Amino acid sequence: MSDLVIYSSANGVAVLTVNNPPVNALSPGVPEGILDGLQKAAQDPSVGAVVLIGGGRSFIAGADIKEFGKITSGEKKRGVGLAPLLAALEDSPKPVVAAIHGQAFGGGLEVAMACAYRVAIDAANVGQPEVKLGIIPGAGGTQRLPRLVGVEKAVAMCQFGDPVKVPAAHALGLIDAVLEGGLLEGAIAFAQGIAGKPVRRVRDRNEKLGTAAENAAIFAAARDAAAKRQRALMAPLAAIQAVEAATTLPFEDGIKEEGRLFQECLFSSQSKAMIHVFFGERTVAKIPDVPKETAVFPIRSAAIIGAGTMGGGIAMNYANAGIPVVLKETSQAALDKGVATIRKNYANSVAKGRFSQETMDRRMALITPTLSYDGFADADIIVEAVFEGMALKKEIFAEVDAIAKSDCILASNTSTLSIDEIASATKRPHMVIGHHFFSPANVMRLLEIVRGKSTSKEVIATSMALAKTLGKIGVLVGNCRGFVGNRMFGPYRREAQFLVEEGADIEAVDRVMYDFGMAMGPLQVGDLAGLDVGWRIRKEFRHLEVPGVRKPLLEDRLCEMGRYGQKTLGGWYAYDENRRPKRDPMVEELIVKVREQAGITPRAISEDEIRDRLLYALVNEGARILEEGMALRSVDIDIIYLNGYGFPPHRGGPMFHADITGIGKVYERIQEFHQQHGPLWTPAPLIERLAREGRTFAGFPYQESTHA
Ligand code: T1G
Repeated sequence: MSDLVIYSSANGVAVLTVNNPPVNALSPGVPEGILDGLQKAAQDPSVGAVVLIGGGRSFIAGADIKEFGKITSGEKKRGVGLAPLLAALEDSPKPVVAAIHGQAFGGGLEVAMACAYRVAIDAANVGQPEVKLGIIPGAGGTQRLPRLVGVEKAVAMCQFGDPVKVPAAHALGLIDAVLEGGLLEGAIAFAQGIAGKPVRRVRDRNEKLGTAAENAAIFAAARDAAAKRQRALMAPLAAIQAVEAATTLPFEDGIKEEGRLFQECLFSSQSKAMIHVFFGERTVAKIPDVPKETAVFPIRSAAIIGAGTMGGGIAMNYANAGIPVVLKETSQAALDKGVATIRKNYANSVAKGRFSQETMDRRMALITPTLSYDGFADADIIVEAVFEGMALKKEIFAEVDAIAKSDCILASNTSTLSIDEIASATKRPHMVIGHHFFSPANVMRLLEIVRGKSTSKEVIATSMALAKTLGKIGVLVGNCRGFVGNRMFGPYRREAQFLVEEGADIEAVDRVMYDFGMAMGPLQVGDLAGLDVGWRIRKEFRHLEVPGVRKPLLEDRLCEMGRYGQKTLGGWYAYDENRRPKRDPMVEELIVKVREQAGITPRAISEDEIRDRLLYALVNEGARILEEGMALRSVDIDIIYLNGYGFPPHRGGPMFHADITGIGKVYERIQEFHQQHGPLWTPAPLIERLAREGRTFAGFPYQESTHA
């Protein structure tokens, strides 16, 4: 018996405990260990039944996702998979009871469904989350699940991949018993109760497979939902098709169809991208020079300066996490407006059934509005979220530095300004850090954590842990202008304007990126965020502009006309009361006039050029960021773009997209743009180097950056 699966037996029941921390994935050796245990139980006449349970914090959380990369890269062949294990479980002469705590996900749930019975504690979750990796259940999940829970629920579970709590799973018939008290004891007692009794294999149960007419409606609705909510994704449609096969084909043929669809998805670029994202979201938490065991400060109370859109959203994040927060403004009117906005946001969530009125009341009670620094002296963290001006920020940091307790972290929500310069206004630069939230701060998952040159490791470790507490994905970035996300977004939005000036239609520019998978095109995004935000920053940095280098013209002109975007019901587009964009003749006229004034003869611009100029503007700046060590890894940049800028997960992120496209090809295209459009398209030296060395961004370690 391998030490991955531990065998014990007593009182007529054999217990197989999977011991593969941290999540009992079905890594090589685990299926084999369970098979050995089943054979041992079959040969032991004193054993009448078997319990399969997870050691540690969970049942089996699925196949080992790390193995997929080895299969798709050709490093290892996709063997027989779990089929022998599933057959052995299903045909075991001693009935097997799956005992579930923590998670039974993916292959874990598929293994459990091949068992005779499933019992669980009510705090556990079950599910088939494979679509979140761009694949589908590949071990019978799409064939057994509809036989246990019915077609409609099975389609939803496989198409969206969301977890189901055990009480609901029990009501559906997926779990046979919800156990109070000790799971193992309860499972052994349950096993003793069914030992020696006949078992109906799940594969032989067809009573829940519904009728052709019922199922036609179910699958049509599922496909409709996929078109609306899972645009361009391959796996959800494959999952629907596999479950449909369970209703039209004999079991074994259904299994074959599932296997065919699984293989198709596994080798797709979408799955490679989404698996890259799965591991990337965990990798960003690893800071090379801040070890896991670094001490963290407890964050039991917070204070926010500024109750505007950002400050109010940040205060909501703390209240949502159960952390009391003081919210300061400079005038009663501004404070009242900020609190009213928070109240409205919560009320909207209650109205949509996201949480109850008492949850809203509890969260509101955690927020204390103030016009003074009362309550700041005890705060464990103070977050500044005021107007994006350096003078004001330094004034505020000097004030709070004199008030805050010595171990209070001072964070700025600045989106572009230097953390080092802000820290210089305090006597505690080691306690100063950037916490750059993304608007709306209470919704967007991304938190750019900006490390100043003096920021201590404890403050960084605390910020990374706090991101998790606030339900954010924290990514540590360096202190350069615009940090990572906005620094790349500048060239991206600049190119969007240049393309329009050169002849591209504004809707074509937005549509190309929408079709690529972005949540919204670059011009619509500008209208959403407010064109005046960039305009103000350009004015703040006007003195740094290099004469003779081409600058975008149109958004300054739109702002001069008072067209800031959605907030003024007009920017690049006009907006109706439901904020639906439509073309505006005034903008068309402005574009013609600006082209004439700039002496530009408009030309037809292909979709390829639009897409490549926008994507490679991101990649070129991302390469500079990587080379300077302002991001620790290329995957950090990808995670920033997925969680802060609406980049599609099934494309993996801008740097992953470049790696998949081929750095050599990207470099050639950037060289073309450099010849056509001048110095703004100077290729980043790292791209030239990686192209020459045949390497990828993913293979460029922080140690090679100039900052290391
Ligand atoms: N394979 C390999 N590593 C995994 C893993 C998995 N399935 N799940 C987690 N890890 C690693 C993770 O990378 C991290 O590593 C550590 O475990 C802790 O994870 C055959 C084909 C179970 C809810 O999609 O959803 O089965 O960073 O930080 O927050 O048809 O992990 O420490 O080095 O996420 O407590 C289907 C994926 C697979 C489940 C626990 N299963 N995992 O969350 O810990 S495909 C999944 C999760 C499949 C079958 C198909 C979560 C969790 P490191 P963590 P957590």
